[in-house]
Amino acid sequence: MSWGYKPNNGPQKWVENFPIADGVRQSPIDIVPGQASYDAGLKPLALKYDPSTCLDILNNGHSVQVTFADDTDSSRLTDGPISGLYRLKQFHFHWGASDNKGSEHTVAGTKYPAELHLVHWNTKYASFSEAASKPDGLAVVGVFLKIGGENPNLQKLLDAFDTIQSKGKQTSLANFDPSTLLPGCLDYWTYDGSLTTPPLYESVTWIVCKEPISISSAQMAKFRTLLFSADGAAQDCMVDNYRPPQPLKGRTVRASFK
Ligand code: BO1
Ligand code: ZN
Repeated sequence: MSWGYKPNNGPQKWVENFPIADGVRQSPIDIVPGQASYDAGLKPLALKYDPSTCLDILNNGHSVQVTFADDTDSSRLTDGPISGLYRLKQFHFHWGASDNKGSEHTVAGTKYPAELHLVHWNTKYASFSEAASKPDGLAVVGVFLKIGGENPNLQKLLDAFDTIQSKGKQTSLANFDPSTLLPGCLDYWTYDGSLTTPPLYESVTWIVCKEPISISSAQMAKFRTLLFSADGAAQDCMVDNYRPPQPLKGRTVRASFK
């Protein structure tokens, strides 16, 4: 049986096949703002995304993922807490069955209805797969979604969901600009962590934006029409595809803002 988010294959079972699940720098975590330390040396994030590198949108059976061409530096992250240049590989979301849960990171225990992850890899390595297991291999920018006004920047993605309802389906997505999904303020928390899904590699510099973006309740409901299941299998709504917060184990969370 492969990993998933059900009682018999979910986060509590992952350790059986991925012992690093009990490691020293696992993600997500509960971010307690009062316990984060302001670091005046943290630079502002520099995100430069080229919409022409957007390739397709995929239901991978765990999430909905938008993939980018990463054979050049044209969509990239520099500065912030990282050194060097990290290329954008993909972004994806985690969400709940209802609006009171769904994010992976929490803020002083508060759960958001969804969380966006923009996944970048360090170009000191030859490829995403090389970088994915290195301590400084990946940088993921996390953005919380909160219920509010309809977000027009999400609509092109949501409109593709009918075409990719089941596991394994994908469709092209031309000229999508991921910078339209970023909050207006790029203040962030950062800490050393891991992939939040198997193989749970401890390779991620997490950069979690303080300011959420908005999504309407109706738009949030559209995420829940996606399926974990493939065509021909019993329909299984893709919901609650998040890992809960993991022990901090002495790590420091730094804040780019006072
Ligand atoms: S996340 O941003 O921490 N939720 C995250 C989790 C997993 C991946 C990227 C970001 N990617 C995984 C791929 C696997 C692959 C692994 C290592 O990276 O989904 O297929 O094995 O390359
Ligand atoms: Zn993720």
